[in-house]
Amino acid sequence: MAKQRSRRASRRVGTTVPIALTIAGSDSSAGAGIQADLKTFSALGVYGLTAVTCLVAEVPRKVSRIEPATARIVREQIEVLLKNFRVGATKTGLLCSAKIVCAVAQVIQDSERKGARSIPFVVDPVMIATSGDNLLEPEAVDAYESELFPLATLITPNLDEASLLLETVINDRRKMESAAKTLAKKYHASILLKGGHLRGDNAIDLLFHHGEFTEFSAPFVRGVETHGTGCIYSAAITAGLASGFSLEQAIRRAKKFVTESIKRCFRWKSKSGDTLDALRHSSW
Ligand code: PXL
Repeated sequence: MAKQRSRRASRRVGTTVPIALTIAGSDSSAGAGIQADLKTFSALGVYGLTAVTCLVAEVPRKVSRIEPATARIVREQIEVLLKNFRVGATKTGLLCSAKIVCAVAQVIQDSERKGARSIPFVVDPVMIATSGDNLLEPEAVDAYESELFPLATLITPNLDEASLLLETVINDRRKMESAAKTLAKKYHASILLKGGHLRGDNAIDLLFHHGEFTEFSAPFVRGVETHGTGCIYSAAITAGLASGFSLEQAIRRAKKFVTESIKRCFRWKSKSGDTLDALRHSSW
């Protein structure tokens, strides 16, 4: 009797939740990068795994130093995780160098070759911080284009990143449509072009997926110094895909999550007397 009870009790231990993997850099101020991704995954009921690509010493308005990990340890983190966990979706954030971009592409490709199914793969082409600091080695852009983008399910550039990739200025809705289409054709992936930087009354993003446009819009939240919005947007999309949402459902929920995180931001006074804002990537 006692034995039966304990067997029943032990069967109840443990909960299976979807798993998502982020391959990204560490932001010491924890508003962007791997820390933001993990907080987002947790808030959306997904267990987060991490492969750290670099360490960034920074506070919201200033990047102080970036040190990359070796390509070898980046590759090995991903390899051991994909070998052991049933990862439902993967995203990349800051990859820092061309060598790391190539290592990530190689290990994703190898795991796809070995596995029977391909895992949804979201590439957030992080290049420049909101502070204006350069985060990515310039040679890495070529590696993204030739190695990583062709493996992506979804690429999520903002207007600056798309402008850099297409070597053109994108400053209105019509140009956004044409840029999203061109990028989708070029890299054979779905494109979510984030138009937040246009600074209208609404933050409008355009998805080009299977030959069709879908618009995602939310009122622009003013007066908050945002840091890490791109990271939590792509992390929330990845969490949705890991949970079995369609691409459109995942983006719709992620857009709401980002808007709420900005509206409900934390605010402190820094030691020098400036205001310090941080997004609230949580449900509390
Ligand atoms: O928000 C872009 C970003 C991504 N990843 C890391 C960062 C930053 C911005 O500073 O530090 C690690």
